[in-house]
Amino acid sequence: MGKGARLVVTLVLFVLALGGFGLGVKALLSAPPTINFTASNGQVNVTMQTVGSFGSGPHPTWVSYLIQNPQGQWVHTTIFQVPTNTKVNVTIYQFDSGSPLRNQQIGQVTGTIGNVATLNGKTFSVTNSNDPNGNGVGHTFSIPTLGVSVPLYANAGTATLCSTAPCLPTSTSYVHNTVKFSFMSPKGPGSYAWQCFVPCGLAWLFGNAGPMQTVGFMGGFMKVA
Ligand SMILES: [Cu+2]
Repeated sequence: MGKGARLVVTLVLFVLALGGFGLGVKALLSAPPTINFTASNGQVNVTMQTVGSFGSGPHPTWVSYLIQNPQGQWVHTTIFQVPTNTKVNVTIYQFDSGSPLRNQQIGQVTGTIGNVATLNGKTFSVTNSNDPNGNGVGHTFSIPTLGVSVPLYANAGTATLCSTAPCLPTSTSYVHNTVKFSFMSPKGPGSYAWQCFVPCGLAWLFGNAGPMQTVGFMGGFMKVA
């Protein structure tokens, strides 16, 4: 190989390496988008859904949360922002099935206003996931540092479940449970991690890896500003 050819090969390899490095950095820096909720009358309304499998993208089989933006579109993210010291009214459309809990403590509603939530309009403070006539629990919405935790009652595993996000709560094709609760956002700004505490990462060791460890699926951040 002549000197010129060697120079060309070196340059090509250099450019390829640079491109690979750039893609790596981009992958590390890219995070799911933040949905910003601004208060009206000292309150914000945050609407989410849980789906048993996202149905598309790099992880179509993964269980996931989605958040509805103020314009009404479903966004594949678990990061949202609310103002400080504001009443946060959460609605979660739960489209997934579930199972009995390994830790019954997680069946409790904690940290919400009144320590209660509503399931399809009925107030509750604890879910007995071992009830043989029940469906168990699918997921939780939990912000450990604020003591907020709400179990999301499951749909029957025998039901026709939505497996392609976004699932539409207005659709009659798929079953869902509607869980609502409110809590006060902290007085101080910060980034508060939240997650699901049901090991719902099917096919992962004890259900705790994959979507359970990935922001945008079963855990995220509530930014308070
Ligand atoms: Cu979960």
